[in-house]
Amino acid sequence: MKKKITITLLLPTYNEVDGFKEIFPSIDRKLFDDILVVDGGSSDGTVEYAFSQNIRVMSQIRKGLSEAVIDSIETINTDCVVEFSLDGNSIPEKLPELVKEMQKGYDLVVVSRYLPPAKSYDDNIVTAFGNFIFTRLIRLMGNYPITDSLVMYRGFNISIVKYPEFKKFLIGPVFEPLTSMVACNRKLKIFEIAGDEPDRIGGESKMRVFYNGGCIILAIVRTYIFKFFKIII
Ligand SMILES: Nc1nc2c(ncn2[C@@H]2O[C@H](COP(=O)(O)OP(=O)(O)OP(=O)(O)O)[C@@H](O)[C@H]2O)c(=O)[nH]1
Ligand SMILES: [Mg+2]
Repeated sequence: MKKKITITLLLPTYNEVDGFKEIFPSIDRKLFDDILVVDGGSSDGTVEYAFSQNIRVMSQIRKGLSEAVIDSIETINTDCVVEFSLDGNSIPEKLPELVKEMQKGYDLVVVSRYLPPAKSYDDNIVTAFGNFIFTRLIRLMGNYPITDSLVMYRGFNISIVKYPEFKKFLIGPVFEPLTSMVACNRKLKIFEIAGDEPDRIGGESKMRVFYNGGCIILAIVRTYIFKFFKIII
C-alpha cells in the first residue's frame, strides 16, 4: 500500500485574533496530522485563543514573516506543509481539495486567485499588477502554466525548502514566490486549484508592497542566473 503523505497546517499570525476566531472553527482539523501557529509577538489575544483551541504555538525566532515560516518548518516532522492565512484571505472550504491533491504526490499545490473562476477581493491595482508580472516571469522558468505565484494559501513538500538555492535566495518576504520559483525551475510536480481571496477580516495588513516587490525581483534574477549559468549567487 502507498504510504500516506503527512501534512502540517501552518498558521502564521501577528495580531490576527478577529480572523482566527471567525475562521478557525470552520477548519476540519482531521485533515491534518499536525497544526502549528507561528506567532510574531501578538498582543491582541491571538496566542491565548490558539492555546484555548489546543493548538501548538511557537514564537517566531527571527523578525519577518518569511523567516517565521522557514524557521518553523525546521520544527515540523511531516512530509508537507499547508500554509493558511487567518486574516480572512484564505477560504477554509478549499482545504479538503488542497489536501486531496497533496496526497496525490504533488510537490506544490497553490490555491490560485487568478485561475478562473476565482477572484481576489483583497487586491488593489498595484498588487494585482505586481502579481501579474511576477507570475508571468516565474511561469517562464518551467512548464506548468502557473497563474498565482504570490498567494500564501498553498501546500508544498518540505523538500522544496531544502534545495540549496532556496535558503540562499530567501532574503526578505519572498517565501511563497520562492517555492513557486524553485518548483518551476526544477520542473517539480505543480498543481493549481481556483479559490477566491476574500477581503481581510479585522486586524491590519503588514505587507509592504514596494519592499516585497523589490525582494521578489532580486529572487527572480538570482533564480534565472541559477537556471542559465548553474551558479548560486
Ligand atoms: N508570525 C508572523 N505572522 C505574520 C507576520 N506578518 C504577517 N503575519 C501573518 O501572516 C498572514 C498574512 O499577513 P498579511 O499582513 O495579511 O499579509 P498579506 O496577506 O500578504 O497582505 P494583505 O493584502 O494585507 O492581506 C496573516 O495571518 C498575518 O497575521 C509576521 O511578521 N510574523
Ligand atoms: Mg492577507
